[in-house]
Amino acid sequence: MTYIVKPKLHHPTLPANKLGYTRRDYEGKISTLCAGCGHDSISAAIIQACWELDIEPHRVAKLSGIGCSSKTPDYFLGNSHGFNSVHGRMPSVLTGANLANRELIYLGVSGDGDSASIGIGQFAHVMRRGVNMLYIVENNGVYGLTKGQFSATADFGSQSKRGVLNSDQPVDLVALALQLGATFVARSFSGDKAQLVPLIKAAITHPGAAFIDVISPCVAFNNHAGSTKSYEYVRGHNEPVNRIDFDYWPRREEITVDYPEGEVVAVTQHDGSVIRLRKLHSDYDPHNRISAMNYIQEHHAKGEVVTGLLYVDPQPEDLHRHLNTYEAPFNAMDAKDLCPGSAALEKINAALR
Ligand SMILES: Cc1ncc(C[n+]2csc(CCOP(=O)(O)OP(=O)(O)O)c2C)c(N)n1
Ligand code: SF4
Ligand SMILES: [Mg+2]
Repeated sequence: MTYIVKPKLHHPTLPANKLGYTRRDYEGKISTLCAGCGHDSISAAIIQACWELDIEPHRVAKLSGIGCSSKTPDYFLGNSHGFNSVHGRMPSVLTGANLANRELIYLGVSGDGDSASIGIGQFAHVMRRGVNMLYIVENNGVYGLTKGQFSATADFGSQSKRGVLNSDQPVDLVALALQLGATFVARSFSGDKAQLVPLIKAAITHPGAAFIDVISPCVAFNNHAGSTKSYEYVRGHNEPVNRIDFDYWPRREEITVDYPEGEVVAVTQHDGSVIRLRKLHSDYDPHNRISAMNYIQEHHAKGEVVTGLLYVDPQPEDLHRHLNTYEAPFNAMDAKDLCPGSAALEKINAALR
């Protein structure tokens, strides 16, 4: 019943952002997911983040693969561009769209099956190429849509709803993203909106490949005792390394908030925006890729789920810079620029002979 459109009526006192839009203007259709599914909380966090960032909805392109998670772009940003691709193939479609028009904000939404199983190759390449995007994996450790088989992110020894123990080692997408060169890497929990909303805002403003792995319990197939992706398990084992206190600050605005020295890390990105991180673990350094990888592995071995902004490179490079592409989007170029003619083609062919 995805055709059900939400009524536009809203309370007259609902606050509006700088563009005059209320949160309702960033919603999509009525969700058809199971009540209590973590994915719906992530949609709500995306709506909140885009509303708070005063993003014009037509400037966002949402892309996804196949799965309950990949259905969610239908439930937020109903006035944005959207493309529901083939299972595991969202990253290449997103890369192509980004190359054709760098002016849009690219939001890739995927599942652990979509990204860590069938789409793991595509996931790897979109990260190592540094495509400017926010890539969110709604990670429940199962294939929810096809009724609860273990996915590649299910932990070794975790138990399925029918009592089967997983005998395979898990793929840790955060570790992979770090190893492959993503320049903003975070992990969060769908049940922690206070952490997730600022992370999404910071990741959207990050001018490079940003990845957030969001543990998102599947209430239908993976929320029982013995699961390491259940609400209870994640609440009991969550180890936040930091909190984004004041989230995104454009540099031109004066920062007047007082904070105790030594507890806050300010990360200035090369577009001038500043991300302020409140450290919860004094030994955690979000600028060091190698120590971030060690830290995550050490804590994973102890059964802890480390969350927060795990790594950020304030000076990221993106695919366009690597390829030295033309700035104007294809749809703003005329036929002469898009097709330089047969003489130019002949010249290129001759140079390759
Ligand atoms: C090529 C292909 N193979 C298999 C499927 C069947 N299939 C649909 S969704 C899915 C797994 C989805 O799992 P995940 O990405 O974790 O999303 P979730 O439903 O858990 O949110 C599979 C195997 C498919 N649609 N296409
Ligand atoms: S099956 Fe699981 S992942 Fe799919 S909507 Fe239901 S709770 Fe969510
Ligand atoms: Mg899944």
